[in-house]
Amino acid sequence: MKIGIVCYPTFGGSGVVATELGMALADNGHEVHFITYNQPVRLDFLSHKLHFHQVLIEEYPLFQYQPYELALSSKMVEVVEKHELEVLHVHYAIPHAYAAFMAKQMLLEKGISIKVVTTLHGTDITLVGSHPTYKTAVEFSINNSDVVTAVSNSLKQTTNHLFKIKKEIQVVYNFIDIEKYDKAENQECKRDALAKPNERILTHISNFRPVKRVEDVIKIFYEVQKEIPSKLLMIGEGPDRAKAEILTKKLGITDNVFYLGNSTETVKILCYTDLFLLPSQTESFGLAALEAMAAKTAVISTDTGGLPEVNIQGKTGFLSDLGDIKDMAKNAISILKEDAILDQFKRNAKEHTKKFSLQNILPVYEEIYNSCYKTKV
Ligand code: GMT
Repeated sequence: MKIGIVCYPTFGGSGVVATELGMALADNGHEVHFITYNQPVRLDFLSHKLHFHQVLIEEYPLFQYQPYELALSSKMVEVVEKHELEVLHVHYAIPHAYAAFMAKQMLLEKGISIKVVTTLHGTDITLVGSHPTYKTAVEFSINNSDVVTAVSNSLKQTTNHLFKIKKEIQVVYNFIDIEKYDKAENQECKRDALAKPNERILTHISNFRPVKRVEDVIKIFYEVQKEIPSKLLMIGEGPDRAKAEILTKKLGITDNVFYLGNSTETVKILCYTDLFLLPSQTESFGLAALEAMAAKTAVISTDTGGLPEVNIQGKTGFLSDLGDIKDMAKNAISILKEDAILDQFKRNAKEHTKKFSLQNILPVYEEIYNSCYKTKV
């Protein structure tokens, strides 16, 4: 099929899922066109046959805010028409589902019918989407999508709770290309570049937004390193990085905490990692945790949102109440203190990722696109 994918091109989970999905669809013989304002960070043109259409913004002094939705919907119309796309799959409702609705109307005027699949990812519903500033338009664009999917049961329930949704939301879990992680596991993992043989490595990966509670990550690690020789890798960039670095200094643990910035080498970083920390305020799914688990890493997280669907209590890791640093540190220590226990958690984590394998999830999206095609008027 000919599929258009609209997403944020950044390191955020929704952009990563959209990019990985597009590449997998292309490998399966579909013609995939990415439409976004920058080339998505994980888009690999060298290994996959893909098309990328950049949405350009025309600046004008009158505009305090540039009208991105207008430029995006115009670009969608242009690409759908020129390449005869059959489906537009938009990731993250704001403003993509709204822009897709507008594109669909403009195309109808030209006698072209296109189906819109909207995948809800999390903050487009929870922190941002349900805010009174956006709620009306978000609700409208969800209800006017042809198919709506959510990345967890928790997100589906939250969406139905916060909005008046008139259609069935289909849960399609985020996925992972397990083979990619298997390959990394079989390659040499140069742990000694970062830690001594007797030290454990803990990792946090996020966009360092307030929702990720990066100061809690530092506080948990502070407790852990008192009992277990260890290092912490902080991967990502974002507004709370400075706060985390200040706290790291204040607690006197700068020698053991490495801030590595944004990275496209997460598979490599995770191969060094023993334990992944995700103490988020909310997480519709927690793709970063799933990626860690695929790299055979145990997880300490909060029990918010969709995290209990990914991280299984006492099996792949532990889940605690939001902000319960003591409990998260205690659980981390209980996993890290003995090799045998750590190994068991790591193996369980890896095993659990099979539920989210690309091989299982890709056909579900293909079936959704097919159903759109069959009902095309
Ligand atoms: O929170 C982020 O890291 C960014 C955000 C996004 O949309 O890019 O992530 C959301 O979507 C991810 C992919 O579906 C989920 O794994 C994250 O849990 C979700 N973030 C939140 O719900 C806070």
